[in-house]
Amino acid sequence: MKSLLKGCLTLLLIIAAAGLTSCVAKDENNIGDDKNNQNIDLPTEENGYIVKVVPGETAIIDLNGDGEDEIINYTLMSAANDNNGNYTVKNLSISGEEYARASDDNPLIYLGASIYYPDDQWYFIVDIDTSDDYKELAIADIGASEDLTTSYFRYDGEGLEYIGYITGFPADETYSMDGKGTIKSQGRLDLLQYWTTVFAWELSSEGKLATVEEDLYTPISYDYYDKEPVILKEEITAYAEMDLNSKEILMEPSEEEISFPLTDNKNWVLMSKADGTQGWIYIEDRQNIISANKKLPCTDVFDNLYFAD
Ligand SMILES: [Ca+2]
Ligand SMILES: [Ca+2]
Repeated sequence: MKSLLKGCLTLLLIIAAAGLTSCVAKDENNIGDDKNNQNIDLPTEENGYIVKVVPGETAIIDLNGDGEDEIINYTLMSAANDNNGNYTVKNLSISGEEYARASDDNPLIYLGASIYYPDDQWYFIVDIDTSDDYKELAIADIGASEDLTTSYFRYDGEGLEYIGYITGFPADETYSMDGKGTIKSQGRLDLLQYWTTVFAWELSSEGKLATVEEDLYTPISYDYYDKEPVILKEEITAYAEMDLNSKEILMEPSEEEISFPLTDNKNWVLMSKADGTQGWIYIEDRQNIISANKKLPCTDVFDNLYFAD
């Protein structure tokens, strides 16, 4: 046990020393000769397993854990046929191999990754799971319809593999990684209105990112552009449990503010009145509330639901 501890300490010292030398400016001519050219921080617990890199700045880091650093060049150019100042990927090369097909509108789509308008501030080197050899490359995309997504890639020493995307941006405050294979990030809920929650993704056994299904989600509550509070304008039947056969709770219309603290993101949304009365409402087709065998569009039942333009 003692020798193990000593071994760990020695390892830590080596890592710390490597970190210090990486701060020293490198002679460009030596890149490739020296195995310790790493010029960016390692993604670790301290930085949330995520390191930001500015497009156009070369990053040198070992991506596949074979002890040899990779040299990553990632550059952007103005997107063709776009008047909004968006960019597209011009180059994505790893140790001299070019992976972007800049002649395409979507230069990495041949790998499966849809990246229309990449974030021009940063790209990211992350460590999704510290127990495997890989550090991943992440590119955030504003998207053609402004639904933010981030695509992840792995380099195995021979090629670049797209491993999936998640919603949201790594620089968002709702984004987090635990270094054990789980990424959490903001995404849209599917029913009632335009609103969001924090979803989780995990690396599957095939090394792809997959959504973690949860029974219930807590919507993120913040003021959508200072909109008016939601109020109930029609009498509806809610339920004591997520079960149409459970006890019915009659919800009377009022000017009181309504909140929605939980949903299964399939059919059920918990509604809560300011007086503390709560009940589950049942929704079909994302938009229709089923109340006493009637189907009511949710906009007929509630005022001031939020819908994106
Ligand atoms: Ca390597
Ligand atoms: Ca890893």
